[in-house]
Amino acid sequence: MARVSGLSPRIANILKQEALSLGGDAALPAAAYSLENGECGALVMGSPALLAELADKLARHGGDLADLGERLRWCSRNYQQASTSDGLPSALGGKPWQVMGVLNITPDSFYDGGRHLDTGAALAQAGRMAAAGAGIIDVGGESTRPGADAVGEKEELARVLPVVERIASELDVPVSIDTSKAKVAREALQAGAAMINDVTALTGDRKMVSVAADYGCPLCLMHMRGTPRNMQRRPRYRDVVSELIEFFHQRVEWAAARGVARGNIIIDPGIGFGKGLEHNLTLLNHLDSFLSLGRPLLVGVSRKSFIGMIAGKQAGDRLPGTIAANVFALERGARIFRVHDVAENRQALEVAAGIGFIGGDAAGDTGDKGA
Ligand code: HH2
Repeated sequence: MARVSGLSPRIANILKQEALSLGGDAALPAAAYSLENGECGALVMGSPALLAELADKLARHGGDLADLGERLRWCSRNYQQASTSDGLPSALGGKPWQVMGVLNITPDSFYDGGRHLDTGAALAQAGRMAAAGAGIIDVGGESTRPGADAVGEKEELARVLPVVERIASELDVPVSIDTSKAKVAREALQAGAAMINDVTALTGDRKMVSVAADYGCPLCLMHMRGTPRNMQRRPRYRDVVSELIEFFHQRVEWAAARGVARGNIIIDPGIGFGKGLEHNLTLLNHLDSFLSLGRPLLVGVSRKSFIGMIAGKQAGDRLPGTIAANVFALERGARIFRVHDVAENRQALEVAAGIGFIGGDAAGDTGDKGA
């Protein structure tokens, strides 16, 4: 399946006819049948082999149809790579899926703000999360909740570096640095971090891309519309899924052209970052469309406000909703789950992965098989 956007009604209709002729199909919006000017998207249904065949057919038309064919060929290749790859980047343990524990060294994070400002308390929390099965610890020194104030480079470094150093030297778990500042990322990697989590998808600090390329480490590209200060002011999308897929397509190519290995890139739709309730739910529901990018998907749903909007609960009471969203996301193809509550989410995901045969046989290697 591949989702494409920005098609004229004429191109969309030819695409549908050609897909049908090969035994596939393309779902088009009603606007595509009016043959008036304007743009529409299409959901092309078929196996990776069918997408490649369709690309060949479209190439014969030349022009815009050939360009569209190239997009489909790219999706087809990504799907094939994704289905033959054996898990997450090796620096993250190469497992089929992982829980990423959230560790904010901030006074103002929306859930764990102020809890780990002391390095000893942060290290103890990291230890608890690792013992509970976190495969990655994500250390952040700047809150990105809606309306949060920006933090200066010096302050952010002072918050995160001692914690990164201690975890890297004392615990056996990879550290991810959650920052959009190149200097913070570089120093954290120098101090032992193994991954960059950039919520601006390399659009914030121009130097970030060379840090990721130099260190050859896993890099999470997250989508955000606007900045934490203004992102929740009436976010609008024509088609949120297609627009984000196009965004990631461009960001992955941009990063790869500057030396970042594609195999190190992880994609995250950025739940709650410049999205309304409907956008967040649509993205989670259509996560599988992002698999056409051929990269592992990370989701950060933990205790976020969309859960509160549905369940009418405050952040402290959103663990059940978090688990539901993560289990759903696993089924839709997500493979890294960024959470505050590692033990509870891990158990739920282990059971869901076992039922879905995700990452091995039904029994897996979860130890105790007793009744
Ligand atoms: N969410 C937050 C921060 N970093 N990174 C990725 N890749 N994906 C996310 O969804 C994500 C993220 C926000 O959550 P939290 O860190 O708990 O809060 P705050 O930004 O207030 O520190």
